[in-house]
Amino acid sequence: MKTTPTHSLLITFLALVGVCLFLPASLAVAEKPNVVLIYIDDLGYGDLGCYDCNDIPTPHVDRLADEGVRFTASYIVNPPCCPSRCSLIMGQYGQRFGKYGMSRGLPIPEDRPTLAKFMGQNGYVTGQIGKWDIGTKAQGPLQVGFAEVAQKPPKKKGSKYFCTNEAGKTQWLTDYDGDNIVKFIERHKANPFFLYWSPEAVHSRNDEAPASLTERTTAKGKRSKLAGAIVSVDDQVGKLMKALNKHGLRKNTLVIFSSDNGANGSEDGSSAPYRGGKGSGTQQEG
Ligand SMILES: [Ca+2]
Repeated sequence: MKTTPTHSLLITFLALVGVCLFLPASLAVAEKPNVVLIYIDDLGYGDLGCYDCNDIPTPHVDRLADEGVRFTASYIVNPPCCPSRCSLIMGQYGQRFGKYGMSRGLPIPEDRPTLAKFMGQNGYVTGQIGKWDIGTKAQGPLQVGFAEVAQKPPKKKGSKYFCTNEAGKTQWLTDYDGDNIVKFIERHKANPFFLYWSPEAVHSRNDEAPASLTERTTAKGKRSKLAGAIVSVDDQVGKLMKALNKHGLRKNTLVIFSSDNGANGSEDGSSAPYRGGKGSGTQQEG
């Protein structure tokens, strides 16, 4: 198919990602649909209800899959976190700019557009929430094109997932992110927006997952902790969709949901029905 450079970048972007994508039919006629890109850390293919997981309830993600489009033959260019994210933001294979493996800290090229710059230049308010892990330390979200970046909350001492919110209360970090998603939508509901949410969840270690989350799953043993973390991710998707509905934005918002790489076997994540997973070197997860 012949495409203009602009179309080609967008198509590359869409082809790179994808577990499921909510794309209402009415979107085709909208001039500038909002875009929310959700990139979950180390989430396994087999750990979502829409892909036959039966011990972790993920009703909100499942609904995206039911009402949207699934990209079941999409691929991540390189399975660890950093190259996957760098490729996503550049809209091209990491190998094109010398990123053949993890190579954390390797600069992303500054003479090419990033997804954030592309969206900003096309009239979108751009926002980033959560984990970054892209480029050098000097190439933060603001430096590569995002207009707004959510401030990271202070963590509880020794904790990965418990933070202190603005009210001074202890909060699960993923839940805190979800509140920021809602606030971003509230601020920008009147203008086209592009929001990139990449939580620290569900990267190891998930052993802090509280009973209020794990008890909502039927996962056993160590897997129950990962399951609790995934339940919280699903909760935030629910918050997002509720906020979009509240402001009448759902029909004009493209929601893309993907993992950055395969399941982490050491957290008892599942790549079923595929083999492999994060760090296995032979990942064959779809
Ligand atoms: Ca990852």
